[in-house]
Amino acid sequence: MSKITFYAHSRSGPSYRVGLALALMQVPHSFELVDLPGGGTRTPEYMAKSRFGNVPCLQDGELYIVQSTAILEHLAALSGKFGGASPAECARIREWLYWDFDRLAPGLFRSRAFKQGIRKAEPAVVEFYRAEGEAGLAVLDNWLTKHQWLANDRLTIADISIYPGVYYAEDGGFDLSKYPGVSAWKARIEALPGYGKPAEVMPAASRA
Ligand SMILES: N[C@@H](CCC(=O)N[C@@H](CS)C(=O)NCC(=O)O)C(=O)O
Repeated sequence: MSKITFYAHSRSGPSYRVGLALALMQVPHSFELVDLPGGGTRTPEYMAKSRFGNVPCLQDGELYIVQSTAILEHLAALSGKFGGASPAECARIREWLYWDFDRLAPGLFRSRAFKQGIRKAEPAVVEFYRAEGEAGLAVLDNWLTKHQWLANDRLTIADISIYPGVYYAEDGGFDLSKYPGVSAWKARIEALPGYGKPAEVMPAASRA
């Protein structure tokens, strides 16, 4: 395995997807703190690595990868953990990854950003994202009241990708007690060996 460097900031929900994956997969890596609140994602040096000027970014030898779920797919292939074992299994995982980006994560992450004052919007826009988040949680709960995991009856990168939005849901004003299937699944993930909270998997300073 080439040298892996993870560029992130602990405030970032998409970065938590990658931090959690690295921890659960037990992939050795260096951590580079990017000063997200101070504009560190927009410096020419950082944008040479991360073309959209976002965290997270993962360096694997000469390769820089952006977009958290693209990074998760790369890490699953690299580590041989939590990916699909056949084209059908990979398709089942990708269905959840794309659904999350389309229907769940925007509602959860934007609602959190509005509550924290990181993003500002008109009340109707705030309400739109709140309703999207509730609708997404209801779909997730419907599945998780009948299944332990999202895809292939085992922990996969689909669970790892969707967990951070749920972790931050209460910061966004969502009441998870309304979603017992989601709450039980969240507790299952938190009991996994290697699990860490954002500040544990993305420290406050860079480290080799
Ligand atoms: N879809 C991207 C979203 C990444 C993203 O929006 N990152 C935010 C932090 S949560 C960021 O870097 N914002 C800084 C900026 O836009 O300058 C992913 O999943 O990686």
